[in-house]
Amino acid sequence: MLGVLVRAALRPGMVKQCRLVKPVTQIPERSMVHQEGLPKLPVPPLKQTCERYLAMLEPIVSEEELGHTRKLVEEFLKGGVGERLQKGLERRARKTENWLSEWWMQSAYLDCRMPVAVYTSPGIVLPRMHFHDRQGQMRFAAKLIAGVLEFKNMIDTDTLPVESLGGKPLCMDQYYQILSSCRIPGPKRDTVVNHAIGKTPPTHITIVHNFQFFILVVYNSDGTPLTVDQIYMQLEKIWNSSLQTNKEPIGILTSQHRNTWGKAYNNLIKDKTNKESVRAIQKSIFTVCLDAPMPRVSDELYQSRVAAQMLHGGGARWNSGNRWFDKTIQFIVGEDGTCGLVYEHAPAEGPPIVFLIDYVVKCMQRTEIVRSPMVPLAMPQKLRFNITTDVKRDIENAKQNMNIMVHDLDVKVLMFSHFGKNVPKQHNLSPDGFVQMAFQLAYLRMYNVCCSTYESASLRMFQYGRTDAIRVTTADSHSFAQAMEDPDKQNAERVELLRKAVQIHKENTSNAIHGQAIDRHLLGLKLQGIEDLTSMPGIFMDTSYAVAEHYHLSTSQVGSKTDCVMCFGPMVPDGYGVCYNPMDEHINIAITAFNSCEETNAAKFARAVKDALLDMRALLEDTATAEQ
Ligand code: COA
Ligand code: HC5
Repeated sequence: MLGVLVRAALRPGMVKQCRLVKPVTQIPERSMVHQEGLPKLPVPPLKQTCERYLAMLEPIVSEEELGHTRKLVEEFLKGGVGERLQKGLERRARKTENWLSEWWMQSAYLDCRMPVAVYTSPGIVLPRMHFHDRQGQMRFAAKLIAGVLEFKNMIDTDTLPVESLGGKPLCMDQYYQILSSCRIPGPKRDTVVNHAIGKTPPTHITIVHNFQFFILVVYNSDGTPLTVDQIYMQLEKIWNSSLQTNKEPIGILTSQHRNTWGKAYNNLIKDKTNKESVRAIQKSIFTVCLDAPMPRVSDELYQSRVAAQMLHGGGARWNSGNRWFDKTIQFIVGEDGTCGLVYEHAPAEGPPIVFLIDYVVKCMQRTEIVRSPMVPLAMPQKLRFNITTDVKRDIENAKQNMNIMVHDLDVKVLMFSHFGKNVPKQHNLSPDGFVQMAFQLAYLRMYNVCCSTYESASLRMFQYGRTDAIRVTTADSHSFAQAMEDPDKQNAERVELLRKAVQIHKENTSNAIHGQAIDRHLLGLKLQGIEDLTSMPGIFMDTSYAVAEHYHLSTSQVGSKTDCVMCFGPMVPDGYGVCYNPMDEHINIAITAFNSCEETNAAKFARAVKDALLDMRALLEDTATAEQ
């Protein structure tokens, strides 16, 4: 089947048996084995993109706007500008491994000035754990750290199973970017450092507790990783030397608007001690945030509360300062049994992070703490920060802004338990298309119109591929949703329209994952124009283009083996972020919006999605019975 991410079966522990215990200083050069066989990302034909662009606009802009855009597209195609930019792109594609990846990294992430917290960093909530005290918290954290180190060993020894999609191998590069890396703010553009590739890769992780950061060296001098009990003992030492809760939440600086943080960063690292501490965090393999317990909420609200905790930490008086948001991976383990992670999105997409989580969760089910006599380890080093008046002012400012962000984020997790992929599959429909059509129906029911909708599609079939967009809203999805609301329509007709819409969605998905979608191509043409210093072509200055880029629905399917909830913020101030994890018999859906927008409401949209899914199942069942 198209689009199915498949992983070679691998049991945690299997690696352990065959693994060479290498000193970490001898990590092999990043393997290019899987990279070389992969095709390069194509530049789609210009005419095809222009035609598909116009078709995509049809349901979301007015007739008049569309008429105007048709003329602009014609000019672009016939006037020679399009052709010239296309040639430029094709040249770039010949000269580089991937014509898009660097541009994408910059325009989607490093140039983006909004805070990474809430705006770009996704969160993952792991199933609730049954511990309620510090011992439970530390035991869990110790097992988790040991599991991640096992996973890291697969990266270091190049023994990760190569994933595939639709039977084709995928680019594995992102796995080499997620550990030992960190984003660094700049006054206009950020950068990402990856210490895994350097001559002295790190041997430590960072732990943060009560806003205080510690270096925890996780390898013995012979290069073997610390055992779970060793890690546990070290965590206990950290816990005991960070009992004070009145410390300055230095990490909250990383939640600021990037320009603000860029300036504050320069202030901060003027001091030598601060610079060394910051560098230790940046260089660490990953961070573990030992969070303070959050106020209890009802079972119904629990998942939504934890999703928010993963995205922003709950505010300055809770755990928002217990983070370094620039760090690529931060695992979060709360004293109240909350666990999950937040990750900085620039280096990688969700699926590699989720693969890591699935692996670690499996490892954790296996490892049991066996107390054994051991050599005492040195006290983990606490990272010192000198808080000057300037830094103090920056922290106060960051706290205020974080609290505004926390109040503004509206999160509702829908644990949809009535069915999962099973129902659409039984009716011979793609589950992804089915769920997407439910979002379309829910949106139409709430707003009486359809909107520009983004769904992430993986481009990892290509060297260094990241994502393109599947345009979910089509003339067919719109006809289906309208028919559901039209009392004059019969179910037989509605179901036909549903099948057609899902089929079109499947074709668009297939185009996207094969590098034939329109969005990254249009972006490439636009950036090529900027690079050539030509005046901006009319199609990019057009209202239709702005409407198409204003995604009221920003969606992404990320499947996992573990029953977790994935979440991210909306892409626009008046839109929704919708991340869904379809399991066989249920679907976890996290919906976000901003409270400052009067028109959006995450809980209302969640109810509309639930109703849409149930109505669509009823529709399928009704017509299936009628056919019998
Ligand atoms: N009848 C019965 N079963 C069907 C079917 C049909 N008509 N169509 C599909 N299925 C089955 C598939 O075989 C698959 O089976 P599996 O559960 O055994 O694997 C399952 O249904 C799911 O297929 P589908 O719902 O169509 O979606 P997909 O798995 O092809 O996923 C994307 C589509 C777009 C999500 C995927 O291609 C992709 O790109 N994923 C990565 C997205 C990403 O990177 N997100 C994060 C960005 S940070
Ligand atoms: C843990 C799940 C994270 C999913 C993150 C995701 O889907 O990010 C999208 C990446 C992309 O390039 O499509 C962006 N989006 C959040 C705006 C959908």
